[in-house]
Amino acid sequence: MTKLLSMLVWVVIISNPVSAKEFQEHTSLMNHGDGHMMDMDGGMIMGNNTDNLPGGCDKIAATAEITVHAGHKYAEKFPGRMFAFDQQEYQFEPCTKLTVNFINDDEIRHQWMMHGLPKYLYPKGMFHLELTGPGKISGTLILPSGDKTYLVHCDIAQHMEKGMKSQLKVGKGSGDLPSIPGVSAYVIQDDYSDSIPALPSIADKLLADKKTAENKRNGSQLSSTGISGVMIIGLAIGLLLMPLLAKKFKGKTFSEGASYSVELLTKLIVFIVKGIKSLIDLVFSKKKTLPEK
Ligand SMILES: [Cu+2]
Repeated sequence: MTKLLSMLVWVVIISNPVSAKEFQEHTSLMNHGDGHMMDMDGGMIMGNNTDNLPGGCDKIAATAEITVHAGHKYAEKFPGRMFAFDQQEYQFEPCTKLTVNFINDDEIRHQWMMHGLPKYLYPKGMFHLELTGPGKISGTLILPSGDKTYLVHCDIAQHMEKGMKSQLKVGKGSGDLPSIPGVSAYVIQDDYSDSIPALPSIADKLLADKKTAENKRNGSQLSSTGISGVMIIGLAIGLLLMPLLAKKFKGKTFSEGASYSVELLTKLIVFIVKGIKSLIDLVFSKKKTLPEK
């Protein structure tokens, strides 16, 4: 009986792999006042406004409804980006009553957050829709009067930097915002030109090894042609002694000069040998005087 039960448990476990989060429509939200609504499943609206007119709007000029998607897959067309909205630009008439249906296609948290709205109507100047996991949430706002471009982004850490950024133009807008994927350029473009010396590649190392080998070969070629370090030092000493020797050789014939040179060389060799000998004697006598243990 126990065996049968445990088998049954295994069958249930195997036939139910970790399922993806189910798509959820967030429709029953708690109202916290000032357009702030939320539920216990990660759905949130901030700055919901269906009837308060912004300054400069005599009436609601138009009504519009958009469906906005957020997800990793929308970033695929933008190289280097991780997240994006399905659309990077929106444009509406001033004083439009806009309903935004926000759909999150990812298993993580995303937002559609609009900034720069009048603070007397929208807390902190924001209209904000948020979902944790796949689902749909809808909110409404009334766009201000005048021509202005508003930033729309996801405020989750690094999501905007990784591409989840759009712009909403009211009227003619006020130009393009920077680094909107597919719309405008980065303010500061990534620059990797310094990364090569900072991070030497295998290719760089091979090149350095090749250069060292070449230098070695060139060095051996020099000594094979008779030019070595010792010879260069010898030449330098010779040049320094030249004026001194010139004085000594003054008024002498070639044979006299040659015999004098041999004499000088012999004296030098004797001096060096004597020096080495006394040095050896010194070392050995010191060793002898060392107390033996
Ligand atoms: Cu996000």
